[in-house]
Amino acid sequence: ADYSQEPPRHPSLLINAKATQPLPFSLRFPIFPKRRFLIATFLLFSSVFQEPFNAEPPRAALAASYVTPSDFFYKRNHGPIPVVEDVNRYSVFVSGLVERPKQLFMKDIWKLPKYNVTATLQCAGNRRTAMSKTRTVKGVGWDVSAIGNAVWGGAKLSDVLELVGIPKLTSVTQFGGRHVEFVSVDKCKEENGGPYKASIPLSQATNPEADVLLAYEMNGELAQTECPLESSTLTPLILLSKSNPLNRDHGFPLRVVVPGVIGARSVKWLENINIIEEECQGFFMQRDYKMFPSSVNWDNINWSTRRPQMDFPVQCVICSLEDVSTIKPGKVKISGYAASGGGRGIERVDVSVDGGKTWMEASRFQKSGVPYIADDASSDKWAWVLFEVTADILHSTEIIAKAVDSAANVQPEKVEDIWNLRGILNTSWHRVKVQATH
Ligand code: MTE
Ligand code: MO
Repeated sequence: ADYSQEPPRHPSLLINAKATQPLPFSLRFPIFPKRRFLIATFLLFSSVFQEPFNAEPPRAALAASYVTPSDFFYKRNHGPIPVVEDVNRYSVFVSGLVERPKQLFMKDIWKLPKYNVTATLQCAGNRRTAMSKTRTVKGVGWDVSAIGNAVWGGAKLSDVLELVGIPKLTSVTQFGGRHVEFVSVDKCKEENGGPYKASIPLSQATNPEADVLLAYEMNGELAQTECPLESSTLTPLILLSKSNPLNRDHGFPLRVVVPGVIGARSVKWLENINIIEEECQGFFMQRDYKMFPSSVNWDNINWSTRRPQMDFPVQCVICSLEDVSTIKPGKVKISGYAASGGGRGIERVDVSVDGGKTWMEASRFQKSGVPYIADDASSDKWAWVLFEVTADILHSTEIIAKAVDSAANVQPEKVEDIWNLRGILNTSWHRVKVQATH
């Protein structure tokens, strides 16, 4: 693992940043306490035990713009960020169960029709810290901002697969349970130093309407115009260069974007695409990112009993207030984001300012000037909606938000009811306490 060449970032904009830091001492040497000093001295000069860079933005910055600028977009990594120096020599090899395996260079991918898809990416571990307060869970701690909405520019995977002889809309009956596996170039400890990988069903990969992209751009034209915070200290950092390519943190030069699905399947720094008989056998598909009932613990877990998580469930978070915020009694603006997986829109956002006794409906929007209608052709199918409501708050209270998606799915009330040992998919009602100062 080489952490010596990490890309430049704006740490002031990122909270919970765990930037390539050595693991805590106790985690590194649980068994040889007496040799700690010697080993520690040795490890000072090695980067083997450093943690990958993970960071999320402050929640206020997140919901301040519909499209999340790359600087504010959460970063989730399982290894050091690869350096790709010569983009012209970079290639993706498509092979496996195909008639014509093919090495594709960036110029081959640039030649295909380009699509801009506005899609929200959410880590399955978003809001994990809150879940761990119920009972300890294993995983990186996240507040509410391991999510972002970007305009991804790239080629459709369905077009790429056509180049190797796989027709569009390849149905399940034609090829059984075949999957398309994405393999990266980064090296992670969970794979024993091997690359990060994941897969999606072939039927989804060959469906143009699933909008699965091999993306080489992030927030192309929009990056320069959107400015999430008015504060002068933050503004200059958003006025980014005019260059559109993905940056290194987000997968330069090429990543997969699987809309509506947990972030873990959107493999960055893509190097190989394999058509395989069944789902990918990698760590992150088989021994991670699965949802277990609360009775399962680390002694009785049987990973093979569960499917890898794909679509994410309906989610909703208040971003305008921290827990706890101080407010002046009177009108308070409550805003945040709501999103659902599988391309389902947001039908409703309910907000309570009396701890759940009564509810009011928040207004929802995506692009300014266009009314938002869930699942309508005018809305961005794969993207979150922002919500806003103004309430009269006179006393200290608990504010709650919950959303309903277009399939009428609702969120669980209590985090206890969905607790799971990996701490994934915390979509319980989001609560913030406010303190009124008179
Ligand atoms: N791809 C590679 N190659 N390596 C990784 O560690 N992390 C995954 C996914 N793709 C990962 C990866 C996870 S768990 C998430 S949530 C998203 O990337 C995060 O994407 P982002 O860093 O662009 O926000
Ligand atoms: Mo993730």
